[in-house]
Amino acid sequence: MSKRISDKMEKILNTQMTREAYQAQVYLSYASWAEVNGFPGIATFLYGHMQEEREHMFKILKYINDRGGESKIEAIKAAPKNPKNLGDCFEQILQHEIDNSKEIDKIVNLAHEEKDWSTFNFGQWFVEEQIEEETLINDIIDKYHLAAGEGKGGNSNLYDMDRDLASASQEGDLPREENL
Ligand code: OFO
Repeated sequence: MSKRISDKMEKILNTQMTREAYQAQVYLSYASWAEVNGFPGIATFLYGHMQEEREHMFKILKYINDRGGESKIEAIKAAPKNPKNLGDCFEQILQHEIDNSKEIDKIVNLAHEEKDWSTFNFGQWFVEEQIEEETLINDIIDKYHLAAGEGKGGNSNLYDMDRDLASASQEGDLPREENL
């Protein structure tokens, strides 16, 4: 099979593949933290999102191989330490998503520079996915602030929020192409 991506692109895609695996570890560790700290619904939601990140990893692996490159399975760095509280948990997740969006932008920028329109097109899926995820997590942060009551009346609504997130969609509110 002839190689249809540059060496530079193969390298950055491989790095991103491992980064998506890291994102999965982040969700996995925070889900486990939520589970042992009395938020089973939030844990279910975060475990679910862990699977999404694994799928992203696999999507990149397949793309590299399908374009004649070679995926390299490398070490994943350790997950971050436990969050201080639920608010911190969501804020940390948002920051991880923003950081990941910036990494995706690097791939799209390189694809544009190299006029590698296949990878440019491939990268658009991830650009859209990151917009969705940032929206999703921002919405959860807003709900958290409402539920926690911001000092007025305690945080009994966190119970409802936890229950609702157990069955919440993993998608943000932005419509994806297939839904239009
Ligand atoms: Fe892979 O979508 Fe979030 O990070």
